[in-house]
Amino acid sequence: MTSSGCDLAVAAEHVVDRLDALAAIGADPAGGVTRLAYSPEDVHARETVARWMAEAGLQVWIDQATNLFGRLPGSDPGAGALLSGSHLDSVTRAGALDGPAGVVAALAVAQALCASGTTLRHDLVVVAFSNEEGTRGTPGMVGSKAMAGLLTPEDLARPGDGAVTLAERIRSAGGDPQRIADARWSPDRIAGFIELHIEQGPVLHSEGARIGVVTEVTGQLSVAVTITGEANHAGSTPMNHRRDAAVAAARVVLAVERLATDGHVRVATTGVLGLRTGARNVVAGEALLGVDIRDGRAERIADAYARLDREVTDIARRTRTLITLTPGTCQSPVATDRRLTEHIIDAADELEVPWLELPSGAGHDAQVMSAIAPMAMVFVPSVGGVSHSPDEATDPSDLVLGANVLLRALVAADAQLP
Ligand code: HGY
Ligand code: MN
Ligand code: MN
Repeated sequence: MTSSGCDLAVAAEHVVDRLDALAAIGADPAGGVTRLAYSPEDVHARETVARWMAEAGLQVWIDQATNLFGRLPGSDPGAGALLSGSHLDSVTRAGALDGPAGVVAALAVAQALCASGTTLRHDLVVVAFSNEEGTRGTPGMVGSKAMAGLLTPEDLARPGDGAVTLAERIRSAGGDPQRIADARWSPDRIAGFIELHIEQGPVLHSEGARIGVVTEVTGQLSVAVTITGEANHAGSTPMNHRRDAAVAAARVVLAVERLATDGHVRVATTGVLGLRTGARNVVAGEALLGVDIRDGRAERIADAYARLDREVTDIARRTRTLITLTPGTCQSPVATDRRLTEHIIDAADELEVPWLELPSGAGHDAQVMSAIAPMAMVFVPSVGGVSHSPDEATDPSDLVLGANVLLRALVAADAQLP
């Protein structure tokens, strides 16, 4: 027996084969996977995992935010629950692993415990959070925010793409926004949360480490930018008569980039850039941009936003346009729980694999869960650091290894946590 007393192992097919099966749900003809939150593909993936959970003998349910749960009862009903999981929704033309890797790993852990007749003291609850990515104009991490009691009526009522509100999206996928409060978990019900996720960055793969031990999850701020100029004829409008929204947008994109290249924040991205008119021979009258600012320190994000606001005021003056910044999803950076993190390190050492501590540049439901539970994260390497792309890849043996590290860490946490 090892120091954690755990010689169990997951079944590789519970990880690899199920990821292949999920990759087929929402497979995009142009490549990758498109399984947008609350879409029929997203519901199909959720129902598929629910079937696997039921076949494994777990107690299965979805909540009013459409989070999916599978419970393996523990021996001590007063001990609270250990939760593990991730999300099933994706960005457009995503890879197949961002989210599903953590869901299938957690379910494989539950099945390894069942197969060996091992009953933990704590309930083990496998969770597939709804809407982690925040696509179609909705905020991200909606399911975990509902569990943490952080979803507001304003969030639910805010119209997203196509003027469809988050509440309508939730209802379309089988949830009840009127009863979203029922989705809340009080902190005393949860002993801890551990999420396995692909790194989505280049560090582990380039350093030859097979396990990432996450030290903190980045803070992030999303900003919607609307630019109003004056649509006009591209041929007859003199350059000094123009109020060109496209030119203003280009300057905003470069100002966003400078927030990071000048060292004010770790990364800053303009991921959405659209011109309302969109015709070669029309001076653009309106532009819409989506900006993403991230850093490990909340005050640097706030400073960067103030800096962008000043820059945008100058750009508006010089281009004679009206530019509005609307802050959206704002996530604080959070540190992982040291005790749970030590269990991940011990598990990697027991399995004698190279591991590395690192911060997460991507946001995760785990950072929301930290509001109601001690949390930690296990990373597995992303080949070439690519993610949010059809080229996203992780060596299958690393996915299985990550699930075994998760298994050992959860068994050790079960023994140590109250
Ligand atoms: O944007 C993120 O970091 C995550 O993939 N939602
Ligand atoms: Mn993602
Ligand atoms: Mn993710």
